[in-house]
Amino acid sequence: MVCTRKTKTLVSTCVILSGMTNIICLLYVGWVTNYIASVYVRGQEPAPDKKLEEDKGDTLKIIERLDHLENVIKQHIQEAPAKPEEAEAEPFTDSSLFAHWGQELSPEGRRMALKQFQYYGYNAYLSDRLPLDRPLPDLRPSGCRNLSFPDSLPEVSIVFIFVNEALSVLLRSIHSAIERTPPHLLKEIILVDDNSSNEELKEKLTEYVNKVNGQKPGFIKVVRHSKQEGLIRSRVSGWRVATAPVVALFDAHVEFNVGWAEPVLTRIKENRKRIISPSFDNIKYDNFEIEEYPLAAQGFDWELWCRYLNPPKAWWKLENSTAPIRSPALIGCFIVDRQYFQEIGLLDEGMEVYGGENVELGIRVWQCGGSVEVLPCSRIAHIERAHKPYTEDLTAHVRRNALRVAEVWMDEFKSHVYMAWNIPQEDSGIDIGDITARKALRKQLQCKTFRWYLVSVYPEMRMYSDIIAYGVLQNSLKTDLCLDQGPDTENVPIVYICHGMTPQATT
Ligand SMILES: *[C@@H]1O[C@H](CO)[C@@H](O)[C@H](O)[C@H]1NC(C)=O
Ligand SMILES: *[C@@H]1O[C@H](CO)[C@@H](O)[C@H](O)[C@H]1NC(C)=O
Ligand SMILES: *[C@@H]1O[C@H](CO)[C@@H](O)[C@H](O)[C@H]1NC(C)=O
Ligand SMILES: [Mn+2]
Repeated sequence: MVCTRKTKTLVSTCVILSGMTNIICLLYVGWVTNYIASVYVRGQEPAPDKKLEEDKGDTLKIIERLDHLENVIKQHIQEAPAKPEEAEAEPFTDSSLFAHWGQELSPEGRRMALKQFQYYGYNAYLSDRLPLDRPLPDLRPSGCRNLSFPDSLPEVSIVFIFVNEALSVLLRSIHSAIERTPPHLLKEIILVDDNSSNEELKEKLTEYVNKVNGQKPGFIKVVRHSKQEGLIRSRVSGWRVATAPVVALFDAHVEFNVGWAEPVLTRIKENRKRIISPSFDNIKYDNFEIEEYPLAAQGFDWELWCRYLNPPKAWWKLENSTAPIRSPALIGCFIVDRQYFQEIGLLDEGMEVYGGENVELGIRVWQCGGSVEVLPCSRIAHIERAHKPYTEDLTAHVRRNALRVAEVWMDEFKSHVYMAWNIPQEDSGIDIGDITARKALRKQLQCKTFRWYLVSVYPEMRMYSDIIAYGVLQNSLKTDLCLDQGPDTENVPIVYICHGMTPQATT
């Protein structure tokens, strides 16, 4: 899933530019710090709505927190995956891996742990040493334990997609799914290997699958891609193989918590046009402890990066922490009626690699007569990696995918996406591929307008009107200099080396 990844990228942009702090950046940091604060202060009840508002204006507090964030960012920059030879030689004492874990490890142990950490983006060394069936704290709101569900619910197929996942992490995902889903509701598990090169995912995984299937023939199905297709098409590959009436599409670094399935299947049984996300908690990438996350809806910004949102006012008014949370979009893992998913057009397989598909699905489902919700009683813990194990720059893919969404679904608001990415609407120079099939789908499903969606489903999203121009003001005599917002304490624009980021990109 993409959510936290983006916030880190944004924050790093902000920190790098912190000499000339700027409002847009601070708004993001305001949100990020608010989010981080609410994550780290465990047990604190999220105060309805107030919090987001308060923090936005409170720049001082945010700047104080930047110090703390800066450390986080430095680690992420330093720990971008190194080439294997470099990894060997690198001093390891200052790695974030050892900030809260591994002090007692021998130098040799540390070396091994660090090497795996750099490869996977999480502590695979520790994962290999934890039981596959470890207990999880039950983090559901207390009312969840008293809810009752229909006796007869539809079965589910659980799909895990992965590329070069640590075997123990993948097996723990499978184990927790089997252990914490009532057996009569779990039809099968589908593993989609998106062309991993990792040896242990070949023979050892096959061995494990054969062992399970020896007892329950056909229970685990494996799909292997003969070339890398990316996350989007991998999810669809898994869906194609699924046979249960409901399909759950997940990353393969998760642990299912107790009682996750019944609320989800109940909501889908009541109305098959609901797409459901569980509530996510975090598995810390270093010590694998479970960290409780506050209840949240799932949305996006105008670049179409996903983000967590405070639940809507109407939800707080219910004063029922077990009630479903209406959500404008999805952050990536979701559960859906198998046939309904096909009827509304699966995922946009014309998208590449990663990012934007979750936002597109959310918008499409809402505009075309369905709905999206997050269930507080269904909880899944998910590892947020310290870094992605790809060297490829994902931003270009996300931008291209975002423009596809804009062109197909957003009507006059597509300008907002171009503006957010700071690219011209005409002749952007970006090849977004063929969108005629997606446009035809929208017509065929007789979907509502994006304006309707913004007003009815995502009123938190800011709309801009009467924009005359946007972009960067560049000096024509010395073209490496641009107009910049400058330090915000002085409120005076300055000329600065062009970097094209938000303090210079203006509207
Ligand atoms: C849950 O049910 C038990 C017994 O049925 C009851 O005592 C308790 O008050 C209920 N808790 C909530 C939060 O409704
Ligand atoms: C991965 O892709 C390459 C070519 O792109 C292929 O040669 C190889 O067999 C694939 N690996 C697996 C496990 O399918
Ligand atoms: C709270 O929400 C749950 C789940 O939707 C529902 O079953 C329950 O009746 C609600 N409780 C109250 C007191 O409204
Ligand atoms: Mn993930």
